[in-house]
Amino acid sequence: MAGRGSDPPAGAINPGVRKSGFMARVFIGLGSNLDDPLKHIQSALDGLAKLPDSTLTKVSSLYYSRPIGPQDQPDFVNAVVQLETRLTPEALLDHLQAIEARHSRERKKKWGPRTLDLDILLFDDDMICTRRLRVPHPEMHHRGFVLVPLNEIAPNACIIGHGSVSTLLEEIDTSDLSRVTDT
Ligand code: A4P
Ligand code: MG
Repeated sequence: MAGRGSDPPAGAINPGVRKSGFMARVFIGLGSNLDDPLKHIQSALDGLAKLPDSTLTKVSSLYYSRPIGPQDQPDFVNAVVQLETRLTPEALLDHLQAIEARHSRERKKKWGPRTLDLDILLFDDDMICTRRLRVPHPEMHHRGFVLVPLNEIAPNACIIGHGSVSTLLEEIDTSDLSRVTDT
């Protein structure tokens, strides 16, 4: 029988959606330290809640943190969210970069100041190493601004090759972080 209207041909798969159709559990790190960071983080949370084929299932508190990397930049606001998604990692990265672009994100300097940074921290237990993507995020296991909010929403999460979030947290100094109370 011929295909109906705009239905895709039998067997065709939308390249942005995982072939299995199963939901993956993904953690995304948010960071901002330019031009009203709290506003950028709140608006990014709205954008993440509207992603296709996805449900935003957990949102951590927001935290102020001292910059890691160049010190001549303002403090950051950071948070971590959990997303259940049918998107492929690459499709999710495309959507995250589109949200960053809507926040006038400019890429001038590695680890430099930014209106909005969205990093895929964990994608199920997948290990991904492609031209565009490295997951687990290679720096996350020793960053307080990632581990503290991640521990809040998923203390049992495990970073392949490094251990559980709660155990990793015991090994690092998080004294530069403070919870945002004025949201
Ligand atoms: N990319 C590779 N893997 C990933 C991933 N898991 N998630 C690629 C997202 N993107 C990933 O990113 C450069 C390229 O990394 C992307 O095009 C993508 O294909 P970018 O956002 O343009 O550059 P960047 O963020 O400056 O570099 P990088 O290495 O991702 O930096 P990080 O690790 O994100 O660190 N201090 C505090 N307190 N809080 C912060 O949020 N953030 C940074 C940035 C430094 N210091 C900070 C904070
Ligand atoms: Mg980044």
